[in-house]
Amino acid sequence: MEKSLSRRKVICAVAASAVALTTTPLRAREPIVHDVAIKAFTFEPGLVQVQVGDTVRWTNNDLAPHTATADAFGWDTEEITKGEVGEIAVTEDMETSYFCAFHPHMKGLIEIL
Ligand SMILES: [Cu+2]
Repeated sequence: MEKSLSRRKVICAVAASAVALTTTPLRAREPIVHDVAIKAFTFEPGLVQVQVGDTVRWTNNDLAPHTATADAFGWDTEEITKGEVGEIAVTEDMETSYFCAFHPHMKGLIEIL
């Protein structure tokens, strides 16, 4: 009798921790897409605040082609032509400062919250 009770306690504890694991969110919300407009040779907004798992999406509104390229080239949308989009998935260790490979004075920042 004593033995089965303690076994039940163990099972309950395991079940409780399993519930805790599945109901504790890894992040506060579902992944979302952050839009950055490229307009008049600027990234707008110049700073996007994101969470791991989100996507950053650049839309080029200029006639000239642009890129969003990490400063140390860890990621790159490659060429985005007029009216097209480029997307990058946010990862934990990604570089957070970027520029346009064609126009290096164009700079943007990603802040991972
Ligand atoms: Cu550019």
